[in-house]
Amino acid sequence: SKNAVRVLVTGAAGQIGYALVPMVARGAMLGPDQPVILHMLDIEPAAEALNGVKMELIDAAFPLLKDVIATTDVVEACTGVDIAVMVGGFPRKEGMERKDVMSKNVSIYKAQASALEKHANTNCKVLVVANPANTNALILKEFAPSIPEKNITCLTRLDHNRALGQISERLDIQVSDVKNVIIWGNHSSTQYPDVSHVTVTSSDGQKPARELIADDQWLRTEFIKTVQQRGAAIIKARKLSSALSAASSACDHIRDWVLGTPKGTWVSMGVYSDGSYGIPSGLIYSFPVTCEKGEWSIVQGLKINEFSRTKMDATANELIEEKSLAYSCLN
Ligand code: NAX
Repeated sequence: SKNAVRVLVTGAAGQIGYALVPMVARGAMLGPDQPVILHMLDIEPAAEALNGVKMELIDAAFPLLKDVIATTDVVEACTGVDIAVMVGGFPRKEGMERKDVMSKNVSIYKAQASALEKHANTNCKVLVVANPANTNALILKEFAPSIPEKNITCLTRLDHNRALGQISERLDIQVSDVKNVIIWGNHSSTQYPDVSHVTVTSSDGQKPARELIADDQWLRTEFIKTVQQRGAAIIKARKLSSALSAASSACDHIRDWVLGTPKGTWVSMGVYSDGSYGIPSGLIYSFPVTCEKGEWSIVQGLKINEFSRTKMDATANELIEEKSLAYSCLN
């Protein structure tokens, strides 16, 4: 049988962590025949709760789960990990300035970058979930120079899945029959959910979603806004932010990255920009990607119209601004 893969989940005593670790232990992230060892990190005030999560993982008797480490020691948590899912971070509290939240997260991601750099496996794949996700991932990249930059990503798959969900609801079809939406840019309300290339599978083949949803006005306004504001709508309804959907999307992100995207299908991932589509390099920006043999590549050659161009640039500009705010916190 296969060797166990070590998966780090930071912030594992939190809401997303609680939804995510059983999914990983059931094989939803790495496949139903891949044993795993979970490394769970949280901070001292959550140590007891973290230990409770470990007890429940033992009690659930997951056949794939070979061992569980629950710790508040970042070195122990990072040692030998193959996959790192970074969910822990400092949340924005009422009355806090953006700069103060940024500053807390910059120092967390700087420290955790160093721990991963020194102690994780050399080809460790990193997914940053904690907000501001793109900029936390950028800081992690800057302070873990020996981890290949293509191994450092952030989560926009939840936004991607939300967009697929909205289209399937609108057309009253199965979500599995909808593909190739794109989330461009930042995981924030400036993200651009792009339906230009979405196709829908029906009994008579593939059709562009734009043809089936003749209402261009809906696509340009309400659809985009609903996806951008979905996180806030969940908070309003649940009095808590998205957790099961975030955990499920994190599994989708890693699974497709490691095991590959289906032929003819792409997904959205926040990755280090290389100048594709005129997006400045040096940002962690969400692009359409395909994955094969554990590596992603940005889908090339898509036609970008004027409407898309403006929105792609606006979200890039927000990331440039976040980057300079983050850098100002380093001094
Ligand atoms: P919770 O507050 O429930 O959990 C966060 C956990 O992180 C807590 O247990 C906390 O003690 C821990 N933590 C804090 N500092 C830490 C550190 N330095 N090292 C390790 N652990 C630390 O938040 P939750 O709802 O689970 O959300 C987690 C993060 O995901 C937040 O930053 C949130 O904004 C972000 N999200 C990102 C999404 C995305 O699509 N990229 C969507 C969902 C979510 O909003």
